[in-house]
Amino acid sequence: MDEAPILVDKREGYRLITLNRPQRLNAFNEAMHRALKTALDEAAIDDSCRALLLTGGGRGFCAGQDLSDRVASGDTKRDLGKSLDTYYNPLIRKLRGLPFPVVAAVNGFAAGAGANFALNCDIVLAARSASFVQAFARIGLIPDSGGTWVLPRLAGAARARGLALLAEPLPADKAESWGLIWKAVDDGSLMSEAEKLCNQFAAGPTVGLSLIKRALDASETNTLDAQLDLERDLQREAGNTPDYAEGVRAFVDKRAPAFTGRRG
Ligand code: T3D
Repeated sequence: MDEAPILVDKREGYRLITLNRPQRLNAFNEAMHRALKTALDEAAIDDSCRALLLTGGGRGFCAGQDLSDRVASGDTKRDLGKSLDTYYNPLIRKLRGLPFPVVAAVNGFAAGAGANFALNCDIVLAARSASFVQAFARIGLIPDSGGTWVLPRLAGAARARGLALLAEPLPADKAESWGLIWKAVDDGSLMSEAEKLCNQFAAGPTVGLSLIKRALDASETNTLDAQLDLERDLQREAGNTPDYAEGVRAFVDKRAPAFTGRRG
């Protein structure tokens, strides 16, 4: 029987999802897309899940589309737009819309859609030996999975163009200094650092954290005026959560807050 394309480990307060096609550097095939969709859907509706950790099994994070599924057969042309509509775009939308923080622990190559899958997570930690490659131009494609959207926003216009047009590996340390990721860490401490963050998020004010995500996402297109209005609305929502009441009470009592992540 085939191995499961992803592994889901339900931990106290968060889930660890491991991409599990190590012989192909965890490249995406349809089975992996389907399994990921189910796992993200399940996590999104589980109130006890307050963070998500994504990593790759074996020596890579994810090598993007499985190209062995794309070898041209005869004259038949494949509609890659359909592939994006069916798999990659819903995946990125779902990932960015999750109502809790998502941490990527990039343990090796993150290439093609695999790089942009990682870069769409809220916090990206990468092992120092890891690299990000916008591999698309090497095979005549354009960066997808939100690559043309996140790259200029994270790294700036000049670096986005260089990364996309040259398709050279960007080592983790440089990705950090370019502002593409949160932090590069020693290989041996990647998972423990990522788990520490997830434990912190799992004990955090989940509704407030999800509202922070919404506000920052909206700021990408909002005017200052619209953003100020949105901040007012989201702050009203945050101020009505039990975690806000607890946070203030804990501050006054000079103790650590015990957040529940409950909505109301
Ligand atoms: O098609 C659509 O639906 C449109 C959407 C497209 C989204 C995309 O992601 S397009 C971009 C696809 N990805 C790539 O172009 C990256 C291809 N991989 C690489 O360039 C290199 O493998 C890496 C730079 C990531 C790593 O290089 P290296 O030298 O460390 O490893 P390797 O030897 O190339 O790979 C190890 C094995 O994984 C190897 O198999 P083997 O020879 O040991 O049996 C290799 O074939 C396999 N592998 C790596 N990437 C893929 C892959 N197999 C299938 N698809 C892959 N993407």
